[in-house]
Amino acid sequence: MSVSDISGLQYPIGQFQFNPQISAEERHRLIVGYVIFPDMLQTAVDGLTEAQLDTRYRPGGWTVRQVVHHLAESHMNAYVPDFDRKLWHPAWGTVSVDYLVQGCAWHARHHIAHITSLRERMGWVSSTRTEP
Ligand code: NI
Repeated sequence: MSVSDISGLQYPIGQFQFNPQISAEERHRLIVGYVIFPDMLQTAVDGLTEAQLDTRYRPGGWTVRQVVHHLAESHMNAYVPDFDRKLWHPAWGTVSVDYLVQGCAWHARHHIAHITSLRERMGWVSSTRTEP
C-alpha cells in the first residue's frame, strides 16, 4: 500500500481547514448539523459483526470500535455561543469557539467516513437491514 493510499484512508474527507471568515448562516448550519451525527454514526456501524467492529480502518489505525469510542468521548464537551471566546482544547490548544465548531463538525465526519469507507472497500452490507 503506497503512502498516498494510506493518506487517502487516513483522511477520507480531506484534512480540516478552518475558515476564519465563516458567515453566521454557515456556522448555524454546522451547529444544527451536529444533531445528525449520532444517526450517521449509528448507520455507519449498523449490523456490523464483532469481527467487523474489530477491523482497523487502515494499517496501524484504530478499529471501528475504537473510532466509535473516540467520537463519543471527544464530543461530550458542550460549547458556549460566544464565538470569539478563546478556550483550550486538548488536541488543538488555545482556539476560538468558532474554530471548535468547525473542527468538531469536520472531526465527526472524518471518523464516520473511516467506518463508511472501510465498509465500502470490504463490501460489508448490513446483516440487520436490507439495503436498497
Ligand atoms: Ni479524532
